[in-house]
Amino acid sequence: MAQLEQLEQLAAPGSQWWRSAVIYQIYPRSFADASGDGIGDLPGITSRLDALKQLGVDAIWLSPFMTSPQKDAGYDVADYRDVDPLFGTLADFDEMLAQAHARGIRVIVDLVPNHSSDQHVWFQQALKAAPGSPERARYIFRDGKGENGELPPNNWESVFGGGMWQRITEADGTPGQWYLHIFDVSQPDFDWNNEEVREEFRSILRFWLDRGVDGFRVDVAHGMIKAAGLPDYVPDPEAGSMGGGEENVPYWGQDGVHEIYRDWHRLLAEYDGDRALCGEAWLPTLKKTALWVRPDEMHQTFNFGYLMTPWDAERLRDVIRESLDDFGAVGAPSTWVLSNHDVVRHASRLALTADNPQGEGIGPKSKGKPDPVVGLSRGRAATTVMLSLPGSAYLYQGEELGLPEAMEIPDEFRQDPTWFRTNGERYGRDGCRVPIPWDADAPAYGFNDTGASWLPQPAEWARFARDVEEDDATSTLNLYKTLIRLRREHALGSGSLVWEDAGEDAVAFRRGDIHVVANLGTAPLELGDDATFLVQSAPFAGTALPPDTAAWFTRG
Ligand code: ISL
Repeated sequence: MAQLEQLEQLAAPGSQWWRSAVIYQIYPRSFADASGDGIGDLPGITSRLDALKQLGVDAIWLSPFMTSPQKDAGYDVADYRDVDPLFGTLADFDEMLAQAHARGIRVIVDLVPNHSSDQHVWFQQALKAAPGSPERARYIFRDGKGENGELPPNNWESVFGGGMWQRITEADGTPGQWYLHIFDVSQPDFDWNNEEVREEFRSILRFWLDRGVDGFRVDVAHGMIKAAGLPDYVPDPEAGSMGGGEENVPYWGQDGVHEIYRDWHRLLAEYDGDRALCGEAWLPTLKKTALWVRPDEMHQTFNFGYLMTPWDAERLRDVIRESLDDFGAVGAPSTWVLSNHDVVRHASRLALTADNPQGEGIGPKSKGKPDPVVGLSRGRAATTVMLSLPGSAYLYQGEELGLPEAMEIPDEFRQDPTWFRTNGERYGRDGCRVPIPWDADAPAYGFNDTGASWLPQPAEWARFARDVEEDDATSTLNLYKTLIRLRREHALGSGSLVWEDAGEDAVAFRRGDIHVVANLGTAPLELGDDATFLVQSAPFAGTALPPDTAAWFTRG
């Protein structure tokens, strides 16, 4: 398609592209490193856009690249309107955006509104100002309990381990108030009841919309409003670090958040080109999650219920049915996602043999490590199902190569605050964040040309390098390309799904003329000799679908 036509299509109003898009998550520090310092950057992304065009994605979402001391890999923002020198400059961002748009690829940026970095000028001002001042009121400062305020204001526990409150020393040197941080101590939470905070974020949204971004992924979109009075709460240890299956957590999913998204929805609607909001909201049920995407709120929200579903046919059927019903009930498309920068990569996760709550990660001493062959088969089959589903699908960089979790990172290289705040009890998320391989024979597998890498790359990753996979018709990369191409050709991103019965251990449905079946059992599944295959998650002869395999086919 001519470049001009592509640009016109991107600008077309009312296309609601996000309803059916394939969106590729770039984790900038681990994607491509043009400067050679071992940390990926924006010019690196620009230099590799052609590979994403070839993959066939509609949009990219970039994890944060704004100014940040990088205590939580950029999810601790010190200046929301600038690029961290690690990643380049605003001019590099503009160039990347223009180059992506010229290829017909939309660009979504990450917005982190729940908290800032403690290096943000507002927080620095708050530390210097007096209790009760307008500077303090932008964050959640409280007096401590106990005779001398020596106890935290309540018993909440940080998602990264340890308490959720940090006591400060006042400007005069005396022990002072406490501030709330759901995440690391370096990530103080804003007070979203304060109109000044709301106004500031409207202006930040406009800053990036004016530059031409197509939307935002909204970090911790379930946490910005806390229950009035900040009541005590003891999380269920079984529920995982995000309060997983629990209702009524006083810092998650409070009704007050919806007003904020309605406000942002209106703001985005002032712009042309169908800009979209996608919420990162970990909530106990899909029904509740659907409240984030009512017609006047966000356009999408991540389907973490789907992501968390283990390799079990009945549960997979249930979550697909529930997703279509619950999001459909509010007129929103479902989204689908299997991997991101916070979870164990799905080519490993789906074959874990011990419990592994989100955020725990896998390291050298973990129990239940996956068999890599089983993991990759299931991973490919899971993606083959996902990319056939109606709605929008999110991919995480490296999954198109079939990358497994990096499980043997030596302790001294670990960077996730989770690892430090739990004294090494939880490995955290570094294993899914290792720089990805491009060229098998180049330094750092072509991540850069110096060989530097902020997390060590496993020795066996040469076989996952993009150049190797490009030349192998049976590679995971070529499977993804085929799936994305067929999905587009058959418009599978929209339309309805008809369930079929292929037995207890199968997930089976029809999308128009295309039958999709995944075999999650242990015995081959005969599909009938009139099956004509469009794509198989792993090549097999005949018409019996092997275990841990999925296929798309027509009949007759
Ligand atoms: O990964 C987790 C815990 O180890 C999750 O609970 C995660 O923190 C949660 O999904 C919120 O994630 C987002 O905000 C965090 C950041 O660390 C994550 O990378 C980001 O995706 C704090 O900004």
